[in-house]
Amino acid sequence: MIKKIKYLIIIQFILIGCKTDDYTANSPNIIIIYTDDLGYGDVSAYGKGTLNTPNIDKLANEGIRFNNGYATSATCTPSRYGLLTGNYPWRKEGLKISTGGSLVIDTTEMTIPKLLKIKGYHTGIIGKWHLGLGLGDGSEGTGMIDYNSNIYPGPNQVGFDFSHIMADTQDRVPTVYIENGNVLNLDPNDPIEVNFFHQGINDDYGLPTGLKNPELTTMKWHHGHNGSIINGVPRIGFMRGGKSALWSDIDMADYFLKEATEYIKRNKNNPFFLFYSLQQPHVPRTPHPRFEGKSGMGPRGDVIVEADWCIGELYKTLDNEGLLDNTLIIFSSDNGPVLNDGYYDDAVEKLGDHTPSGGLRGGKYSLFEAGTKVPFISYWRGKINPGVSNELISQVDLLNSISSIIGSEFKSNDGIDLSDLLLRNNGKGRDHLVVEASTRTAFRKGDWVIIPPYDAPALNKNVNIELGNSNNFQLYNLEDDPSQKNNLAKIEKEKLKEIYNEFLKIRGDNFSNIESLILE
Ligand code: NG6
Ligand code: CA
Repeated sequence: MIKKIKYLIIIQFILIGCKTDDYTANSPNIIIIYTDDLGYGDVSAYGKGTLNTPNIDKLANEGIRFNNGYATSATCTPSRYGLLTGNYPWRKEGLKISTGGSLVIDTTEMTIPKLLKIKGYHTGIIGKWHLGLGLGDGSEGTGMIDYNSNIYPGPNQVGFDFSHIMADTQDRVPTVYIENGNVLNLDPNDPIEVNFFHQGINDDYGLPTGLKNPELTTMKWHHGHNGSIINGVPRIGFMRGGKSALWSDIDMADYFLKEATEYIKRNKNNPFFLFYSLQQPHVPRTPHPRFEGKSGMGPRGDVIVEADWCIGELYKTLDNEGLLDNTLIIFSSDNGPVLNDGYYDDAVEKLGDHTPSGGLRGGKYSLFEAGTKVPFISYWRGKINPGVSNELISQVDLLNSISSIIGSEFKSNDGIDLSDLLLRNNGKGRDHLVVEASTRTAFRKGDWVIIPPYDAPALNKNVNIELGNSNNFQLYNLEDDPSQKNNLAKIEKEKLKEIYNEFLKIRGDNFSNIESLILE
């Protein structure tokens, strides 16, 4: 009898052993660490700026650092859509930055977490969501969310088993955390009301706002951001109620980090996917006091130092839990950098020699390179050899690459399986790429970039960023001219035509032929 039990135990061990092997080979844990508005030059491993990010650098230096990695869009909501669905956001009509809007991913669409869930992963998102909540036509305020009951649909309906999020951004109401559709710590006797329309006299609920009561703010607004004041910070939109549920801005980084590490610990015995979506360095920049002054660049630099620290802590958790050898980490940012994005916070004044854009032209909101070219790193201890890649890769490729890594057949339309590049620094990257800013698009083909004419402002004066719009065609060669100073459209006419025709084919018939007439 005892012999028989022993025999069974041995067999069980063998089975568990096989399972672990199998798990390591085919189902690595996958973590996407996603920062908000972090520029190409903000990560010191890229050797551009003067800020120090030792923990992100470790991933970059011991993993693969992509020098030509792109977000799909120069703003948040479209970028996150492209990342999670593997499809270009500009194909979705009118997809723009969401402000209290409804869920922008159709619940029938494939997403990275859905794909992983099908393969037996536990999937979680912690941090900034900004892909809308509830039903509506997707435009401002149409989520029409009742924050006092379960909010539906949201991340849990597009593939996440677990979600612990802020709805949009740190500068938008409601300033509360939402777990699996429920606002946390909400007192039913103090319900939350939210509104984004300022059409009538009572639309701000008669509560203090940045507009009426600037003396009550501890952070001053520069443009926009003059709605409800919460924790001294005037926000976009108006809210009242929900006092016990309000977040603490200075504790947000620690808060999400704790949630993320707890998620990892809870799921360490099964394959998991974690989308760790940090709020930094988006406005309002509210570093915890222990990071204040640490960068010497004011709050923007300080929150990047804070985010870097969080990433180091997350890494330590993975190490302590023995998970680093079977965890693929992908690090990137949702769009390029901006300094003054609506508050007076010394981002411009204290910048010194640092170059958030890494010398690229433009920034957040821009069709120029700095809008979408972002830090992009893949790391897997013991599996990925350190390296640098100049191949073209986009976040839109992550779904198909992950699909191939976990042995799934599914492929999205716009993504490319670049798993060989991500894991082995092997093979070619993309041949071409479409990037987007405020629904306008530009096209990269090899080292060439074409920006078609747009009747739109050349400069966003509020944020002081060149948007890339011009009445004329723009054509740049990034090999000789990475900062897009020399428009070759008038010189390289044949090249322009050739690339533009290809661009039009890819964009499909969503667009008029006005531009092709201009070209004639
Ligand atoms: C803009 C906000 C900006 C920022 C952005 C979203 C104003 C004037 N500007 O509308 O501060 O919140 O939306 O940024 O309100 S993103 O990174 O999430 O796309
Ligand atoms: Ca962003």
